[in-house]
Order: sequence, then C-alpha cells, then structure tokens
Amino acid sequence: MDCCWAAARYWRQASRRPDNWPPARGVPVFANRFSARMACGGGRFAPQRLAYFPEPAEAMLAGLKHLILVESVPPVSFFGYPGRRSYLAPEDCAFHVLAPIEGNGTEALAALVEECGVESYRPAAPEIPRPALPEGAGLTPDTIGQALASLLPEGSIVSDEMVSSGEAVLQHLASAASYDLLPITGGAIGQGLPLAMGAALACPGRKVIALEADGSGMYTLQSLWTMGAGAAGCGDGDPGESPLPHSGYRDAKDRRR
Ligand SMILES: Cc1ncc(C[n+]2csc(CCOP(=O)(O)OP(=O)(O)O)c2C)c(N)n1
Repeated sequence: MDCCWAAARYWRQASRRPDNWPPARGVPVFANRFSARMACGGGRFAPQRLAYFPEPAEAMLAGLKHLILVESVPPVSFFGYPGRRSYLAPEDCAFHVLAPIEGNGTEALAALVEECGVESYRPAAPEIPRPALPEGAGLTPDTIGQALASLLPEGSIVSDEMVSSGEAVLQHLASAASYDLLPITGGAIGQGLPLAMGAALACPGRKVIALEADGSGMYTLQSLWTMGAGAAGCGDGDPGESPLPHSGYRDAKDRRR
C-alpha cells in the first residue's frame, strides 16, 4: 500500500469536518519520491511528492518540527553531495514512526483514527472532468502533460524517467484517469525504458507509457529494440509510448511483413 495515500484519505475526512478534528487541518501529507509504485489520478487525493533534487525537497520540508512516518523512512537525498546533509528534513525535525517500512500502515492509521475518536469512512472519488487537448501548441512539458491528462486510458501504467521535466508534466495528471506511476527509484538513470517493457510484459492488458528524458534513455536504448521488435506479444505498436521522436524501426516493420 502507499502509506501517504492512507494518510491522505483520513486527513481528507478530517479536513471535511473541521469541527470534529481541528488539529488535523493544514497537515501537509508527503509521498516518498522514490516509492516504486504509486496509485494516482482518478480523482484521488494527491499527496505532495517530495522533489527529486535536494534543494527543492529541502524547501518543501523547511520549518517542519515533526514528521510522522508511515511505512517510510526519513527522506534522504538520492545522491551524497559533498558539503550537504543527506537528510532532507530540518536538523531539529523529530521523526515519529507510526508504522515501520515493513509494517501495516493502513492498520496503524485506522488505529490512529479510532484513537482520535474520528468516524472512519472512505470518501467517494470526485468526478474530475478530463481537460481538453491543447490546441495549436508546441510540444512542451506542459502540453505533454495536458495531452496525457486528456487521453490517458483508465488503468494505464506510467514509467517516469523525465528527470528535470517530470514535475511540469506530472502536475497535469491530477485530473487524469486512474493510473499507476512507476517513478525512477534513485539517482542512477536508465531504468525508465526497461521498466516500461517489464510492466508491459507483466500487465499485457494495460496501456504502458514511458515518459523518458533523452539522456536517461540513452543508457538502455536496447529496450526500444525490444519494444519495436514486438517482444512477447507486446508489439503491434503498443508496448509503451514515448514522446521521444521515435516513429518505429523500419527494419522491425520489414521483418514482420
Ligand atoms: C547510471 C548513471 N550515470 C550517470 C549519471 C549522471 N547523470 C545525472 S543526470 C544525467 C543526465 C540526465 O539527462 P536527461 O535524462 O536528459 O535528464 P535532464 O537532466 O536533461 O532532465 C547524468 C548522465 C547518473 N545519474 N546515473
């Protein structure tokens, strides 16, 4: 499960009933930037994912005195930078483990809700209208995000290795249909394309979309061949879609004739 998800659900319940649980108002809910999978879109509450780079991540956590960890560990930078602390939260921030990383965050949060005397219920996901396609605009991270939010099929899987373009694209997907986000899980680049290929093999009925930065993609270009050659029934032009200028391999098409 995604810990912040559950936290968000209960927090939203509390925030809808401000008279019942005033201390819960305004509590920020963060999601681990490096969680391997996160359910998103479909009108779900979207916890703030910590930024990829340490400077903006530190700015997001600045001033926090307490961080409650639910199936998570204290957030650290993805690289050890000389002269910088690895921990992203302020030095005087206290960590409280509500559920350890191998624990059951859902149960822990449910127990917390009960302890606080707040009625528990699962709010219905609101209907969010799909945004219109951008018209006559150039290809930018914003227009890619808008187009995806408009067209993403329900239940899609998105492999995200956009690096510095990521936030600009993903901010638009809050209004997309329900999808699973598979982000890069650390500083070592090159995972996005093979991850998309693996997801397509594992979930043949679902649309898999690889959002790939060009520099990162160069580390594992072989995946494009695997996709283009239609490996394991994932061919026919639908193993994964990439905004990289890739319109198919003529050689692979010729071989299929
Ligand atoms: C395996 C590995 N080798 C080298 C690096 C160093 N590195 C960090 S970012 C980067 C280039 C990323 O370019 P791109 O994917 O186009 O993303 P952008 O920064 O342009 O958004 C490199 C080579 C790394 N992070 N991981």
